[in-house]
Amino acid sequence: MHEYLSVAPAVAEALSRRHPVVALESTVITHGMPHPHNLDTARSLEAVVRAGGAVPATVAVLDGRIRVGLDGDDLERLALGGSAVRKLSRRDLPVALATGTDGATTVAATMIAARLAGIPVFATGGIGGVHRGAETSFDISADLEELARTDVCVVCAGAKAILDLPKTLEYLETRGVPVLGLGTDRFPAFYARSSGLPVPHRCESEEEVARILHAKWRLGLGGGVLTAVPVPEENAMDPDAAEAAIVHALAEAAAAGIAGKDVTPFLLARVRDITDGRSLEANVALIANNAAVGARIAVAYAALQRKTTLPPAAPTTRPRY
Ligand code: PSU
Ligand code: MN
Repeated sequence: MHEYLSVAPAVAEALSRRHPVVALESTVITHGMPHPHNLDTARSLEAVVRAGGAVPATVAVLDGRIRVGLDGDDLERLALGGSAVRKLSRRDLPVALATGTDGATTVAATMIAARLAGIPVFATGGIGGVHRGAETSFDISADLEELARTDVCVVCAGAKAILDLPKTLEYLETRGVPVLGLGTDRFPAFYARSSGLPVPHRCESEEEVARILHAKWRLGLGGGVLTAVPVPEENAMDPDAAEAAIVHALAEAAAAGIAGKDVTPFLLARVRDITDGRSLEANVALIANNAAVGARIAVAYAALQRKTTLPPAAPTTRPRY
């Protein structure tokens, strides 16, 4: 086992048999939702992945190790810790491991852990992106760079309109990240089913997504794939109500001088309060939906891998998919 990485036995066993596994992040547990919704959601996401025929692997840093696959006590520890737990992105991982600090992994850090463990599919709610006003603040989430460089498929409900969605899509285009709309030709806007912006590629099925992953990585084109799935119709918010709450929250963040890694958690919490928790209901529903989609992609990708005879592995320290 890796010096800094612990893969839970059930996850390691599934990976060694090439069974489908879905990675899940932990910043959404600590910083994305309030207690006890965060714990309920963390547990139910794992159940959804299992029901879809895959093994869940929630990722966090605990006791100075990257843990891939958490147990019930670990989930509870994170959920109770809430925003007192450190939020860890790529830049923070070495510090947390060297100093033995606990932390919740963002999309970027969860992708890194998934890749180290050999898990090609990861389901979450929303990704970070280019923030509104980035032309002056330079606030661009490390999630986008991670998508450019790390070979993991991230399933999300698009990105929140707290971000500048056209610039986020431009960034992904520049960095060569395929953005797939599953069953949609519009990029979803998290609470709302559509941002109105076209996605570069529409996919009709999880099998098609799996074939695209296979083609990308067999070609040696490194990096991630973003699969965007709209929030289920019955849980979507009215786009105007969501936008009004976002505008309000952005003004508050500016007035309070919020910067750096605190921006996204601040905005998420304020939007939740301003919408009287309606945004939370949408959030819980869409993340469960993404976990189910993630399981189907993982199942389809594992089936493709079993059908393909891989050439002898080149010397590499990374697990091959
Ligand atoms: N967007 C959401 N919910 C979240 C996050 C983003 O709708 O919980 C979290 C994810 O963990 C994501 C992180 O990786 O915030 C991005 O933070 P930043 O913008 O500081 O990179
Ligand atoms: Mn940022």
